[in-house]
Formats: sequence, C-alpha cells, structure tokens
Amino acid sequence: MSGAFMYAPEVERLDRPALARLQLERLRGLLAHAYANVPHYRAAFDAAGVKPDGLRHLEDLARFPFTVKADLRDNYPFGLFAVPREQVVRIHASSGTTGRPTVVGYTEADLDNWAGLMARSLAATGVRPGDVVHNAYGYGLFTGGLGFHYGAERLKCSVVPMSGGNTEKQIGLIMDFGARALAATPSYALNIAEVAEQMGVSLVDAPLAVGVFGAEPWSETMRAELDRRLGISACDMYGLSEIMGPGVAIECEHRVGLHGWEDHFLFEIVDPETLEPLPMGAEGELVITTLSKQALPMVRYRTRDITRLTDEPCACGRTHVRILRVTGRNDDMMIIRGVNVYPSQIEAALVGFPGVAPHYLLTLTRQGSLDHLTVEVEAEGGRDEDDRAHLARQVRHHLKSLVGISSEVIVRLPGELPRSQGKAIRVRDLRKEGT
Ligand code: DLL
Repeated sequence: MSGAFMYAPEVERLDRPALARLQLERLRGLLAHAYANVPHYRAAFDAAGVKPDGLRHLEDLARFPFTVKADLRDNYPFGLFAVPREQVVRIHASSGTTGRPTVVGYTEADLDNWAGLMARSLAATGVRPGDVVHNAYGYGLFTGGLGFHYGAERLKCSVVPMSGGNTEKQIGLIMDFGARALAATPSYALNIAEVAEQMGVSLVDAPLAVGVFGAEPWSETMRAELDRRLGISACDMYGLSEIMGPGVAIECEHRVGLHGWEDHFLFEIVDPETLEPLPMGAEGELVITTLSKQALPMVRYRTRDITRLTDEPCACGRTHVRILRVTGRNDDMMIIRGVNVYPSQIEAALVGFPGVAPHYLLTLTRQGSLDHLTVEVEAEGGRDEDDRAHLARQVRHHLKSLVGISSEVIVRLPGELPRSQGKAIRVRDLRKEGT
C-alpha cells in the first residue's frame, strides 16, 4: 500500500459546533433508550428528578446521575442490557479481583461500530490496509483480542490471532509473516523484546514499524524503551469493557495524547471527591457517556481513571478532544507516608536508569501505622552482590528526589522478577492482611 493512504472519515475533522450538534442528537436518543429500557436508569433518573427530554444542551448532562462499576455488579449478569437478550450477539466479561465479574454485551450494530472505531484507531497510528497485524492481546472474555481482531480485519489487514503467551513462537511468526504492526499490552511487548534479544533475533531490523499498546498504564520512558528495542513507533490505546473495549481513544502518529472518538462517546473530567465537572485541562476522573451503544448504554460512567483532556489542535487535523496519558486508576494510587503516588510514576523513574532493567514489582506493607514500599528491580547484566547493593542505594536516592517517596529498594538478578503475558501485576498490596 502506498504511504499516501488515509482512513479518515470526515467525522474526525468536524468543527466543534457540528460535532456538538451530532453529540446532542445522539445523547438525547441514548438517554431515552436507557430510560425506556433499563429499570436501573429509570429509577436513577427519577430519583435525580431528571428526564431524557429535559436535556436541551450538552451541559445539561451534568444533572444526570453517574453510573459506577457496582451498578453493573448489582445488576449481574444482564440487568443493565437495554435490548432483549436475544439481540445481544456477543458477551464479554472482566473477572476483577473480587466478587462477580463485570458483564458487557453487544448487538450486531454495536459490534459494527466497535470494528469501525478500531479500524479508525489503527489507521490513526499508521497501520495500513494490507499490513500484517500480529495480535498478542488475549482472546476470550477480555475485550482486547477480539476488539483488535475485528478492527484490523475491517481495515483490511492480515490479522494473526496469536493471543498472549508462547513468546518464542510469537517471535518466529512475527519474523516469518513480516508483521508490520504489533498489538499487545506494553508489558508483554517488553517481554517479546527481551525474549527476541535472548534468541538473537533482531526485531529492530524486521518490518515491524508500529506498536499499538494499551490496557494498562505505562510511562513515556517505557515508550522510549519499546521504540528502541522493537524498532517501532509505540502508540497508546485506551479503552474499557464497560464502555466498549479497546478503541475508545488512540494516539495518532504525532503521539501527543489520545484522540477520544467524540462521535460515539462524550468525555467529562470530574473531581473524584466532589464529583463536580472540571474545566478543560484540569486533572481528575474521566467520566464517559456512550452515544450510540444499543445493548449496554452507559450514562456518565465513572472510569476511576485519572487524566486530563485537551482541545489544543493536533497536527493531524483531527478535531476530537485528546485524553492525556492515563497515569493510573484512582484505586491504584498509593499513599506512601503522606505522598500520593501512582505505580506509573515509579516506572517513569526506574525505566532507563543506568544499570537497571525495565522490570519492577512494588510491594506495600504496613509497619506500625506507616505504609512501607518495597521496590524490586532487576540489574541489567550480571552484577555481584556488592554492586547490586550499591545500585539499590542509587535507585533509592533517585526515587526520593524524583518522586518524593522513601522506599526500600532491592536489586534482583536478571530474570528473577515475573514477566507479563497480558496485563502486568505491578503492585502487591499486603496492607489489608495486616502485614
Ligand atoms: O483493557 C480494553 C483495552 C484492550 C484497552 C486493549 C486497550 C488495549 P478492561 O480490561 O475493561 O479493558 O480494562 C480497562 O484498563 O479503565 C484503565 O484503568 C486501564 N487501561 C486501559 N487502557 C489503558 C491505557 C481494556 N492506555 C482499564 N493507559 C481502564 C492506562 C489503561 N490505563
């Protein structure tokens, strides 16, 4: 395919008044659909004293109630579906750590929109029709595998439905099939890079050119690491099952924040404490309303993800609002001796630090009434014990001055920490067990 290809529906470049008109029309339809067909929404709207036809302007949405993950759990499994179950042609679920899984459903039209948005997302990163797309996101109840699969097919790519795991085999196929794009979690992409190096395979010299990474928080330093070790341009992809799956927002080739697809979603930032809407540019919790979902309409869904929006123009010409890199989830924020910190901030400080490999594990314990953070990292290459102890002191000092937290640092031997196959487990929180 020629480099001039552009999969750029006009809707991505609508001016603000036209986009707002489209959103208002769709929002009215969505609210009416939710109110008419989902007892939970009817009760919640009634309790808040709002009616779908009372919405005149987009700003009026602020009077509508939020939806939270517990609402999905309380209505397990299909209670929030707004269409008869027979019209739901796909069901996904996320396991969560406790309790019932979160169940989501799609009509045929929902799947069609999802594939279309994923195709637009992949195209924005520079993936082209005809490209071989190696899909290492997990297939199954997780939305990553199938979400990418149908999007890449819609864009007319050749999709390799690899799923996660079996890393050496993955690398063989990436090379043999000449994959141009790699779709994976960033932590699994790093695992692929490392195993390739151990096998003596140079992915940097392979046709691989684009990485579409998401499903977990990652840092700019991790991006630089993945760019360099895989010889790619690594783009950030954001999404969540409750709203659709992957393809809610994507970085274009300029990689300056993720374009949120405003023709299908309405994005707000609210103060996570007061729940008041915050102005453009302010940091807070991302709240999303779906504008076109049939099976599972979501009204003001609190994502728990902390980020900022920007409406500064992007060099690509797309007018949709950009979501800045999601630093972490509200639930993942650690308070270490009074300092608020996200795992991705620690990652940003660790990755690229001389002598340290980009693998880490954070463990939280309670010592007396104080939180205690242990940071385990791996040494790069063989180092003796004294060397590692010296390195640990340097890392400890670096974390203190850069992130402002005191921690205990242990430098492990190469390969000692677990490797990711999908979403990485970065934090072990042992505080609840009273350790
Ligand atoms: O992770 C959907 C997805 C698949 C997105 C593949 C991108 C690529 P869930 O399993 O429901 O859905 O998890 C959603 O993961 O609320 C965020 O906390 C986190 N997350 C997803 N993408 C990013 C990202 C998929 N790019 C939850 N940066 C979300 C940071 C992310 N966090």
